[in-house]
Amino acid sequence: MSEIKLNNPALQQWIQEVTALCQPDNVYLCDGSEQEYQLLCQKLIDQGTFIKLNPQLRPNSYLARSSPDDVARVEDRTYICSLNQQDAGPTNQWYEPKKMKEILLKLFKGCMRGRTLYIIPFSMGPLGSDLSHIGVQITDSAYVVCNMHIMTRVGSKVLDILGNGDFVPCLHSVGMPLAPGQKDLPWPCNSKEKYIVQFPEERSIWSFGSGYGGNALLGKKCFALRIASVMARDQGWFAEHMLILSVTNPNGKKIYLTAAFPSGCGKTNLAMLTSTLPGWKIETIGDDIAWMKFDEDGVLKAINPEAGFFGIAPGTSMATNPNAMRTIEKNTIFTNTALTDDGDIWWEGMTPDTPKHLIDWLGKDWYAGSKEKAAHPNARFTVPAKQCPVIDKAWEDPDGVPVSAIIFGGRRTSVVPLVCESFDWQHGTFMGISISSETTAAASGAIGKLRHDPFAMLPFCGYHMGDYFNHWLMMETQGNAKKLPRIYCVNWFRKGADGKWLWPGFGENSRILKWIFERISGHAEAIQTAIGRLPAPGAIDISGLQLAPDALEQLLHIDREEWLHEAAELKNYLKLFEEKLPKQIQHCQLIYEQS
Ligand code: GTP
Ligand code: SPV
Ligand code: MN
Repeated sequence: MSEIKLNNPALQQWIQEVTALCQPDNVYLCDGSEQEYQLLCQKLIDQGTFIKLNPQLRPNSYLARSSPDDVARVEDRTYICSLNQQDAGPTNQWYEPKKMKEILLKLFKGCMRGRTLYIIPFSMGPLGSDLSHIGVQITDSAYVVCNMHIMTRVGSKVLDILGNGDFVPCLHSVGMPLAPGQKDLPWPCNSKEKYIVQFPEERSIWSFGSGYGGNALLGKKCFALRIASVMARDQGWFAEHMLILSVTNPNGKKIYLTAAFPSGCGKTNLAMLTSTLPGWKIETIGDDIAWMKFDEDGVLKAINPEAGFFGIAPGTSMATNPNAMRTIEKNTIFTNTALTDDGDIWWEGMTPDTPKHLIDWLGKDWYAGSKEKAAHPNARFTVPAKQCPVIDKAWEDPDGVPVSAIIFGGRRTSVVPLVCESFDWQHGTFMGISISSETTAAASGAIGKLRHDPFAMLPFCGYHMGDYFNHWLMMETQGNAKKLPRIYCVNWFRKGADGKWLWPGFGENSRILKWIFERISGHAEAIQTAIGRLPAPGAIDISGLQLAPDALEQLLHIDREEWLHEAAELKNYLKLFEEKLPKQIQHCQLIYEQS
């Protein structure tokens, strides 16, 4: 332990405190090297966590199977422990920070016995960018270290940049100490206690009991959204649950867009889509999180703070998302997918034909025709972003990319049209606030339940959501009025009377991106409605698309009664924010009701 020399006294002290508390057998400082990654993968193979996939089919790739009670983010175990309860707001679970620390100190005491404590210095955002921030994760999971290697920029260079500066301390334990001689499990976790805790004033994170995804890869939701949203509020920028992409038209003109959809609602798919319109090209900057800030000229610039994708496997195929399929051809960690007889991975929707025999995500034999799913619905791949064949050349630009439009969306089987343009920034903010969506397997709990999810940030906003709405409104004054992004709302998930999707989605969503692009350049027609501007008849390019005769009409239909109901329901929901609900938003509500 004592041989780890760090120049940052705060970091040194934190490591000493945590080591004394958690009592690991070993302490290891990660350097982020390829050699380190390979060593840890071998260790994970040896302890049964990783299965090495067939190198001929999937080079340098692994499959991990989680414990069946540790498969997704646990929102009901997530806390924002601000000093004042009021600051966590009505949408977050709050707990008194001192008392929470007492609970956590008890849980963390001796929790790493029999294990190695890994120290992971990481940068969220390109190394050295003014928009980037540094964190240090301490974890007792080698699986987490390998995933962090892919998802963030890890290593010694980060410590050089950190110098004596501030970092976000991210403490994580799977919460399963080993007694002397006790055999480890392939997926250690704590089936009784799970805590995902953010201390916004301290800007620190404590996570206990889970090894999965956003619960354990603390750079992602805990830091880059919950803690970063607080930093963004204080420092005048945005930390958002948004993908970033570029659209290039046939003349070679390129613009950048961001889009916020709730978990499991299509960000990864939109970020990498293959355009079905000749000459139009989409390239990827990020698939989950955007940090955005206005520059000196009032242009909103966005970076992707992550270095990898932690994407949903089921449904990903050469038909739906060929670029994701090419991204994960090698150097990928798969978690909770099925395993084929020839040592490759499989999931529902991956191939037109279902293999006859598989090992399912629980490690059991599985035969075609089984009622059970072979892959868990929240099975995921972890893969370096640079492997994406359509990664945008500016994806690591330290200055970020200029944002021309912001899209909000959700999973709505009715009511909400395919696409709608806001009247102005205030109305666009109102659109973000209005997002509601059906829940998915990305979080534990009920699936398919309609819930409000403002800005797709419901589980991720680290402070009072009403203050967050105000933050969005106030930012308008920091932007150059001529260059402010336009704001849109989309819905790929509307269903017809037969219960089938009305819109083919995936690559065909390029048609909607084209309309947005042409609205911005002044070439596409729109019609005014009470809820916003909709594409004029013929304005959406459906050339070459096989749509049912009235599908587009249904997709763009605004039902007055349904919308009055929607407005009344939203008004009721917004009471939650009491006096923090911005006046301008109440005004937007009135537009619906009076028309
Ligand atoms: P998180 O990683 O949890 O934040 O999810 P995400 O927003 O990146 O969602 P993702 O792109 O992984 O898509 C989630 C699910 O929605 C997958 O099952 C997709 O197949 C499905 N999906 C994505 N885009 C479309 C679409 O345009 N139409 C339809 N019908 N389904 C889609
Ligand atoms: C989400 O749930 O929005 C995700 C997956 O992107 S996780 O990293 O587990 O939060
Ligand atoms: Mn997400």
